[in-house]
Amino acid sequence: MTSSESLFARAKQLIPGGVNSPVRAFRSVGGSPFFVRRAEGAHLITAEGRTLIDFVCTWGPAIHGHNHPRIRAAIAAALDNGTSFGTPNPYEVEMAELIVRFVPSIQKVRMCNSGTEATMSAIRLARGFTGRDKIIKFAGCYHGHSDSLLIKAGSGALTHGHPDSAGIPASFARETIVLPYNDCLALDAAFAANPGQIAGVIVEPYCGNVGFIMPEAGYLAHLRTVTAQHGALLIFDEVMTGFRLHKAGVQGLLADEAAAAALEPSTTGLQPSHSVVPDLTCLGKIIGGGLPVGAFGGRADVMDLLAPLGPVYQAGTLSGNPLAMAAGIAALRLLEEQNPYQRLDALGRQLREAVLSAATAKGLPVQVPQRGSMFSIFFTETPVRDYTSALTGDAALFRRFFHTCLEQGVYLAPSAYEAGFLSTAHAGADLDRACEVMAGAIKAL
Ligand code: HOZ
Repeated sequence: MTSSESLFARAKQLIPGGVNSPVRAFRSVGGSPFFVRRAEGAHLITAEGRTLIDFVCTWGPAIHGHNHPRIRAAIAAALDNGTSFGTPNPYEVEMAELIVRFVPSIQKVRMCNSGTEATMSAIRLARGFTGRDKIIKFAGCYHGHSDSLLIKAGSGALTHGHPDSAGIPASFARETIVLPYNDCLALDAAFAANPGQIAGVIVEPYCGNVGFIMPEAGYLAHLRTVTAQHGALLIFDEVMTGFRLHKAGVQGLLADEAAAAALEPSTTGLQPSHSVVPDLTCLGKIIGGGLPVGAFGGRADVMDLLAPLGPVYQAGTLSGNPLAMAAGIAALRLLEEQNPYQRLDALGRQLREAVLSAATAKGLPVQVPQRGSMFSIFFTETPVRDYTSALTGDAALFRRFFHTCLEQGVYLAPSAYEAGFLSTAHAGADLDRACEVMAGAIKAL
């Protein structure tokens, strides 16, 4: 069997950095990436035959665990009919019906091949709809690697020290206004300073690319109010959170919270909460069931500006690919049948409590933001609410924690600025073991 070491040596000769996406490199934690030959449930099996409990979950899609039999069977059945037609196919219609049913703000949807394509196209559409050029994004939010959005970006761009990528023309960058997340006043000031010029605001409603960061009460509602007042579109990038935190994403969580608070305001103890309905939503990851996919959708009057109905051009040879649609449909149907969100939240809380109690026993300040099946571990005493506070995390401690966990068979993302993901397959012995390993790794720091 070829080892990870020799595969990586060969890869580095031919593939820049030896990886096809920078987040897979271990440069910020040190060492070399392992190669995976198989994945099953909560496990990755490396080229050497080691079994690792995986908290990356292929960067989000694997909410049912890896290689789920229902998804595999759906792909196999679709494969019998061919791999790509370049014409409309029935799966696309079923997928659109599912998305529109799950996410009420989406009246029409267009499939594409990645989250990057989804956000890039949504921005173009917002510009085409409003006739304005400027957009607002938030520091640390990562919306894929298109030119307008790769500015003060999170994920691999931040991990590898290039949040403002080289190669973006200054004239493009001038059209992107970057603001701190969770800062209502900064948003108000940006709109006041650029009257009639801002096409849209794009936000990860829960950030997952600078570690996991949650919005403060009322923040997302403020984004909605201000964009509507100024005739700008509100774009939710729910590539990570869509179908992961709720079947309607963060917008579904907010709607549920608002409904609960309205029903029993005195007993729920919930913060006042408001539904937030974005104009456009970007999706990816889970809706491909592990195959490459993206989608963007929203208000019909906006979506109908897309070619061939309207003048905003957007296209893709493999968009709506039958295999990807079949896999995604199977993944969404499983979510609908199982409604696993409370279960996943219990798993997330178990992990959070294990890490926090180990840290408390050790006297080590850590922040563990968690909601449902997403979490992060920041080695800092500063509550993490934005890019600047995320950067207060102790990188050296994270590195040691990461490697101790990996030595013990628990794989976290090789970066202090990525969210962790759980799947339904983690329940039981795997999560118990992972908690033990993480607690032990904190004790050993
Ligand atoms: N959003 C993913 C991680 N933050 C991207 C994965 C990748 O860049 O490969």
